[in-house]
Order: sequence, then structure tokens, then C-alpha cells
Amino acid sequence: MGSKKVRVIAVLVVLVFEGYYWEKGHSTTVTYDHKALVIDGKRRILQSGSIHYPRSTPEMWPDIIKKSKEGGLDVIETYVFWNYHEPVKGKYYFEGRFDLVRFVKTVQEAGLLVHLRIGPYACAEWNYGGFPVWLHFIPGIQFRTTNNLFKKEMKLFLAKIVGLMKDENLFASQGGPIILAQVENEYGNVEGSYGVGGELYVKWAAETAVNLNTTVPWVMCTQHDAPDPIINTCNGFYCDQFSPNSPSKPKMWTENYSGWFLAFGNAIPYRPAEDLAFAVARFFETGGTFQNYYMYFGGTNFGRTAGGPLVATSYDYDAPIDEYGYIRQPKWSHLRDLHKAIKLCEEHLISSDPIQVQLGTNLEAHIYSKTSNDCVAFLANYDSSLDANVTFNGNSYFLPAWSVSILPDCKNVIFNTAKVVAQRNLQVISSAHASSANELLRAPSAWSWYKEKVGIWSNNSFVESGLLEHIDTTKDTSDYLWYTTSINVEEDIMPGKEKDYLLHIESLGHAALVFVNKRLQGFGYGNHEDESFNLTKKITFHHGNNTLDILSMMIGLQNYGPWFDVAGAGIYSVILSGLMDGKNDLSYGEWSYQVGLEGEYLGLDKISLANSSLWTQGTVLPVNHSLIWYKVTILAPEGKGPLALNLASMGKGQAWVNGQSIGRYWTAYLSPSTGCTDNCDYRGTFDPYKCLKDCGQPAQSLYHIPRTWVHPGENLLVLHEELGGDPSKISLLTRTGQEICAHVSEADPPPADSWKPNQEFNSQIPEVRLNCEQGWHINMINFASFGTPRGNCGTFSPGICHVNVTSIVQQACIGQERCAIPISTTKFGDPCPQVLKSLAIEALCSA
Ligand SMILES: *[C@@H]1O[C@H](CO)[C@@H](O)[C@H](O)[C@H]1NC(C)=O
Ligand SMILES: *[C@@H]1O[C@H](CO)[C@@H](O)[C@H](O)[C@H]1NC(C)=O
Ligand SMILES: *[C@@H]1O[C@H](CO)[C@@H](O)[C@H](O)[C@H]1NC(C)=O
Ligand SMILES: *[C@@H]1O[C@H](CO)[C@@H](O)[C@H](O)[C@H]1NC(C)=O
Ligand SMILES: *[C@@H]1O[C@H](CO)[C@@H](O)[C@H](O)[C@H]1NC(C)=O
Ligand SMILES: *[C@@H]1O[C@H](CO)[C@@H](O)[C@H](O)[C@H]1NC(C)=O
Ligand SMILES: *[C@@H]1O[C@H](CO)[C@@H](O)[C@H](O)[C@H]1NC(C)=O
Ligand SMILES: *[C@@H]1O[C@H](CO)[C@@H](O)[C@H](O)[C@H]1NC(C)=O
Ligand SMILES: CC(=O)N[C@H]1CO[C@H](CO)[C@@H](O)[C@@H]1O
Repeated sequence: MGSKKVRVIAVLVVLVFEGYYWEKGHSTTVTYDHKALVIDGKRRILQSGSIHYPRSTPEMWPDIIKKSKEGGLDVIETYVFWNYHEPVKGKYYFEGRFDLVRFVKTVQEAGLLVHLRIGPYACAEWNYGGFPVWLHFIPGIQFRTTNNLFKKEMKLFLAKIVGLMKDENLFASQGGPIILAQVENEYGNVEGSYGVGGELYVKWAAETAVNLNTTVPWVMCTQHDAPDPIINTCNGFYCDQFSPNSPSKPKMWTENYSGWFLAFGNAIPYRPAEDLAFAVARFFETGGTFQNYYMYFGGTNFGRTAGGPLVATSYDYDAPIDEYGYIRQPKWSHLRDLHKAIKLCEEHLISSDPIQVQLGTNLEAHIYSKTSNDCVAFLANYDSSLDANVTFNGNSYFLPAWSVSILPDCKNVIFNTAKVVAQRNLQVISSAHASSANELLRAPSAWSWYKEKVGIWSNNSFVESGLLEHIDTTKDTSDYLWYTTSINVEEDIMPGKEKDYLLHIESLGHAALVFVNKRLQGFGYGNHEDESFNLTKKITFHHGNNTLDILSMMIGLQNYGPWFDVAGAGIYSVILSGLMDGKNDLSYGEWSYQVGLEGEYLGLDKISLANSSLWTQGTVLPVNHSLIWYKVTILAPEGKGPLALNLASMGKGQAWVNGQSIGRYWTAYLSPSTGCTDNCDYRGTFDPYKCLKDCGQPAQSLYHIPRTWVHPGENLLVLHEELGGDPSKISLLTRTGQEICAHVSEADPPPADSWKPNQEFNSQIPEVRLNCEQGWHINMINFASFGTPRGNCGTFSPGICHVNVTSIVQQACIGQERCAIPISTTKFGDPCPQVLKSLAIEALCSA
């Protein structure tokens, strides 16, 4: 184990002395020991956050990264998405949202570091887990096991990415920001299913990675048997109980879920800031030194990048920065305060192993000492319901249930994970600003449309006996595959008569529309947990030939699980009951196939067809029509902020703005009506089903349009609607303001940045801090009371003890992007001496 590590270091020294990398930047060495990553000889405590470059636009990257830095991150982590970088074998693509080099350089310019998870398997709720679909069609290939065909392609791609980074001098030893790399991803979760092939594959992957001479350490997450020198790291909601597989490796957490992903048909998952902060504090308390939020910014699954099945277009993830790039409060600020508190303890955390002291049932302290009277302490109450008072170091401390307090001098509490003093964000003030834009959208006469042909639409269809597997047939060039046949019932039905039959269809997923004699008869669909579905429908045939057209649809290729790459989809059984001659299983009959839709083939989503005569315009806009394309001109609202399209009046489909796909939408699929909680108790172990909101609603009604995808004046909006909807009820939104509020008590800790060692921290005073989005200003104070204000953020009212401090707050804040109001009776007066008072403020930020 040690020998390989030594070799890595030796190579690095050679590279540095060759002088090859000297031109740019300052060469940095990165190694590790049992405690931490060691950067230029110094152990570091690092806060990291995931931002996947293709889930936003290059124009958004600098702002998101700046907000990450201000939130206290040191490292940005991203996967690398093989399927978009090598769409055709041997042909590479690194443009636009896929410009990996530009992304890494943007992080570097902000002064942050990079953890590059090359994989190449990504998972990430990304189509096919990031594998190119062409890989699947190499005869004899088996993914993620000791298969030579797979290993050859994987090695080529790893080398391609490492080479690209080296050519651009992006590794730390070259003066670049990359300090860490990852090979494979969460393989430990599935390794058992691959038998001995899996074990050999892990060894091969580790060796292949190390041989790429990146000069930075490699990690494998969720990989208990990661061979030396690869560091095995933890992924999960909590990682305090984790220890690496060797005493020479540091305790690292590569995926700490800030929330959870969203699937069509599901309620929206969220993770309370108090629980996330608790998990992070516990991790550092118990010896962890590197932690990564998955996700810090989630973003959007544009186009057909969403994984499957049924992963939604929004990849918001309840992350500290929301899908649109706005700061999510109080999560962002609460974590920023936590990062500050941990940073204050860095010297102690890296210099010793903690001493653990039991303080009672589910109560413990961890103490890190530099010298006998110079220490930091973390006090934890991991009971899921009981608050407690503990005595530590001769003082008494109140510890709410499920919380950690941080004491940078073993005495003063500067942060408690359950006490959110951070500002909260209330209502978003949205506007279609837009009056003109939305007037256009609402006028039925502004729209044009194109009705799709049902069934076979071109001469490149083909006939096969039996039902074909969907993905093998489309090769994922489209979501759609037509299965069509005709059924002759001349003998069953007298001329001029009709008769009813029962049609039973079984599908591996993900959804299907069924047409009989070109009329829509049914829609079947699965869900994220089980994409397979059956559809049983009474249908009517007439004498003679009847047509049956089934449109099978994919909503993201599977991205997770053992052998997920060979999971099938599409129709596998079609049975017709009620025929006189009993011949009722159509599954083995003759079927005609057509890959894709006519509109896709025509390119109706493209700007070049905007004026084509294919589009129909008229006074009566067809609504509630299945398989139809709509087109309209939209005027972009003024301003620089991101836009959102409210598609609540639509069914299911995809939307394009100026030819760019903003993703699949599915607003007709409502989540279950129960299981949601508005005020989820953060206490106790979190899981993705614990805290859900918006039950009985579409998983997603608003769809993000990046500002740079529209230009002033007229823009083209195209929708492809599969089920039926009313496009004249669509609206375009942009944020023009935000209501914010905060509530801080005299007893809350002062801000961590007023901390100075060896000073009386308790003599510092707590303060309320208000922050608007960059470029916005506080332009109204709706409420400001010092005393015993009642209610929660959004519903404050004056308490019995009350001073109206509106004018003081106005003076400090109006016209400012951010302001701080110290809680001081000298300034406010004291309406009720001896009573514990607090300051509550509600304000309005606007552009
Ligand atoms: C990595 O370094 C070793 C030893 O210096 C060398 O033999 C090998 O060719 C290098 N591999 C690559 C991919 O650069
Ligand atoms: C903790 O101590 C405070 C002050 O003495 C007291 O009001 C409170 O009830 C105690 N809480 C618990 C859970 O013991
Ligand atoms: C199929 O149709 C296309 C366009 O409609 C036409 O150009 C082509 O010649 C046709 N191919 C065959 C084999 O009929
Ligand atoms: C569909 O029907 C088949 C047989 O009738 C049954 O085995 C299967 O579980 C059903 N699938 C679903 C998703 O209901
Ligand atoms: C019925 O359909 C079959 C197969 O498409 C075709 O060969 C036959 O000519 C059709 N019969 C009539 C009466 O349209
Ligand atoms: C479509 O027509 C409009 C109005 O005549 C024109 O401004 C626009 O450039 C045309 N678009 C294309 C793609 O030809
Ligand atoms: C839309 O059409 C479907 C079937 O064609 C029908 O069941 C539904 O009631 C219609 N919805 C509206 C809002 O018209
Ligand atoms: C506080 O004072 C402001 C004027 O400074 C007034 O508009 C507001 O209504 C007062 N609020 C309360 C709760 O008395
Ligand atoms: C390593 C680990 O804890 N992974 C977990 C991550 O979260 C998912 C979803 O809850 C679990 O299934 C994994 O076990």
C-alpha cells in the first residue's frame, strides 16, 4: 500500500523538476495521510459541493460558483458525462454546457478547488448513468465488470479526460485547481451482483486510474474494498459512523445529500437545514475532514439528459442554491455559518484525534486539543426527541434534540445546528413583467400547430414478427417507438356492425399511448419506483380491417442498479379477448415499427422551420389534442434574471425555446394526495420519503429557461404535447422580488466572524443579517419589532413587549443589498427589562 503512494509522489516530483508544468500557476502537491488531504504539506479541512456543469449554462457558472464560495465551500465537485462528451464512438464534444475545461477554469478563477469524478459511470439521475448508448451495442460487451471490451473503452475515456486536463494544466501539480479524482462510482452497492468479475474489475479500475499519473489522489466512493492507494469514501445522509478501509486513509464523505431528486408523479422531497447541518457537524465532530454536498446546486435536466425512469426535468435537489441559481434560505446561510464555525476549529481538527466523552444518554462531546488548555469541542445531542442540559468543562449548556454545538475554545458556543438565525425566504414575487409576453401567449390566434400522424409516417418503417424491445430498436435516438398492426375481424362482425373487445397490453415501461383506428383509446404509464405497467381497455372494432397503433415512450434511461444497462423497455405483450376464433395473442404476430415521431423528423422544434408552411394557423386553437405540436412567438420579459414557463395547463411532452430543449414536462401526472408534511420535524434519521411537499400536485409545473437562451424581442417557443393541453393558458414568469425575514434572540450566538480567540465572545452581540440576491435591494420593511414578537416568519405580530423599530431598520437597510442590525437595547431602548427579547424583521427585496 505504502509503496504505491510513494510512487505517486515520486512521479509528481519528476514532473515538477522537468519544468514542463512551470509556465502556469503555482504548482501544488496533494497527498493524504490518516487524518486529511495534505495540500502543500498541510492537512486541510475541506467543504465541497457538487455542481454538474451541463445542468446550467456557462453564463450561469461564475455566479453559482461565487455563491458557493461565499457559502463557505473550498471545493467544487462534478461528474464527467461520457455520453455527451463522446456521442459517437471516437468523436468528442466539449462545447457549450459541455465545456468541461471552461467549467474547471471558471472554478479556478473563483479561487476554488476541483474534485473531478471521472467515473466514467456517473449515476446522477443522468440518462443511462452517463454511459453512451453505443457502448451497449458493442457485441459481447458487459458493463462495469471484468470484460475486455468494456475495459478498453473505459480506459480510453479515462485517459482522454485526464489528457485533456493535463493539456490545459488543470491538475494541482501543474498549477491547476484539481486536487482529487474519482474512478468508478458507488460500485460497492452493486459489486455483489457481479461476482468475482466485480472484485477483479475494482482492482483493474484502481490500477488503471493510478497509472494515469494524475499526481492527485484518487477516491472510490462506497467501495469498502478500494485497493491502496485509492481512498474509499462514504456516500449517505450521515457518515459520522464511517471509517475508511485502512488506518492510513482519511475519513471523507463524497455525497452528503442536501435533499433528494424529484421524479414525475412524486411529491417534492426536501431536507431541513437543521438536519443537514447536524449531519455535517457530526461528521467533522467524529474525525471527518472532507465533506461534499450532493448537490450544492442541482440545476436542470435540459433536453433528454434526465435519467430514469421518470426523473423530472428540475434537478433542484432542495440544494443551498436553487434550480434557477438563487440562494435558498435558510439552508445556504445556516450552512455558511456552520462552515465558518468549523473553519475556526481547523487547526485543532487537523492536529489531533478527538477524545470522546459521554455526557449522558445520547449525549456526547468530542474534544480536539492542541495543548492541554487549548482545545475545541463539539457537543452533540443525538436523541431524536429529548432536549437536554449538559455540563461540560464546568459550564452548563442547553442542547436541543438532534443538534451539535460548536465551541472553538471549549467554552463559547458559536453555532448550534438546530438554531437557525439565518434569514428565511418567503414568497417569491414573480411577474410576467411580461404583460406583453403573456398577452401574446394567451391569444389563441397567436399560436400555430401541427397535428402528428398516428402510426407509421414514413417509408423507413420496418416489419418484424413479434414485439421488439424498445431501446434496442430506437438506440435512444428518440423517446418514441411506434408499434402498429392491423386486425381483420371480417368473420367476427357483420358488415356495417361494430363489436367490443378487451385489449390487454403489458409494457416494461415507461409510458404508452394506444390508438384504435387512429383514435386515442388509452394512456398507460409507470412510475420511478416501478416503470412497468399494464393497460386494459374495452375497445370497439368495425367489420374488416382495424388498426392498432401503440406509441411506446421512454422518460429517461435507467441510471442505477446492478446490470441497469440491460434493463429493457417497451411493449412485450398484447392480448385481445373476445374474438370468436380464439386467436387472441397478438404478441407474436406481425408488427410494423417506426422509430421517432414525424415532427421530430421534420425538425419542428428548430428555428429554421418557424416560418414553414407545415404549421397551421387559424382562429380555433385545438386544445386537449394528443400528439400535436404548438408554436408561438414570445417576448422576453425585461431584466437579466432567469425565466420560467408555467406549463400547468399542459399534459406531457417537451418544450423548446429558440431551438434549445428546456426538457420534458409532465404536468398531468399528479403526485399521491397523502404523505406530505409542511413542517417536517428535522429530528431523527432522515430518508428521502420523510419530508415531502406538494402532494396531489404535479411534481413540476415551472420549467427553467436560462436567460441567455432568449434575446430581446421575439423568441420562438415550440411545444410537443402528447396527451392534450391548453397552450393559451401557459405563462412566462420571472422573479422581480422576494420577501425575506429573520428572527434573532438576545440569547443567540453572535456571528462566527466576530469571533476572536481569547476574547470575551459573550460580550459580542448577536445581530440580524438581511441579504438580497445580487443586484437587488431592500426597498421595504414590512415588520420590525423588538421585544417578544409572536408568530413565525411571514406571520409576525407584535408581542406584549414591543418597540416598533421600523424606522431604525429602514435607516440601516433601505436601498442596501445587505444589512446587519445588532440586537442592542442601547439602540432600541428596553421595553421590558429582565425579559429575554428578540428582533423580528420582515422585508422586501426587489430588482
Ligand atoms: C505514468 O508514469 C509511469 C512512470 O513514470 C510511466 O511508465 C507511464 O507511461 C506513465 N503513464 C501515462 C499514462 O502517462
Ligand atoms: C435546561 O435548563 C433551563 C434553565 O435552567 C431550563 O429552563 C430547562 O427546562 C432545562 N431543559 C431541560 C431539557 O432540562
Ligand atoms: C423515402 O422517403 C424519402 C422522403 O420522403 C425519399 O426521399 C426516399 O426516396 C424514400 N425512400 C424509399 C426507399 O422509398
Ligand atoms: C401485468 O400483468 C401481468 C400478468 O397479467 C402481471 O404478472 C404483472 O404483474 C402486471 N404488471 C403490473 C405492473 O401490474
Ligand atoms: C387488411 O389489412 C391487410 C394487412 O395490412 C391487407 O393486406 C388487406 O388488404 C386489408 N384488407 C382490406 C379489406 O382492407
Ligand atoms: C420568419 O418570419 C419573420 C417575419 O417575416 C422573420 O422576421 C424571421 O426572420 C423569419 N424566420 C426565419 C427562421 O426565417
Ligand atoms: C380531454 O380529452 C380526454 C379524452 O379525449 C377527455 O377524457 C378529457 O375529459 C378531456 N379534457 C378536457 C379538459 O377537455
Ligand atoms: C411601525 O411604525 C411604522 C412607521 O415607522 C408604521 O408604518 C407601522 O405600522 C408600525 N408597525 C406597528 C406594528 O406598529
Ligand atoms: C452509502 C449510502 O449510505 N448510500 C445510501 C444513499 O442513499 C440511498 C437512498 O436513500 C441509499 O439507498 C443508499 O444506501
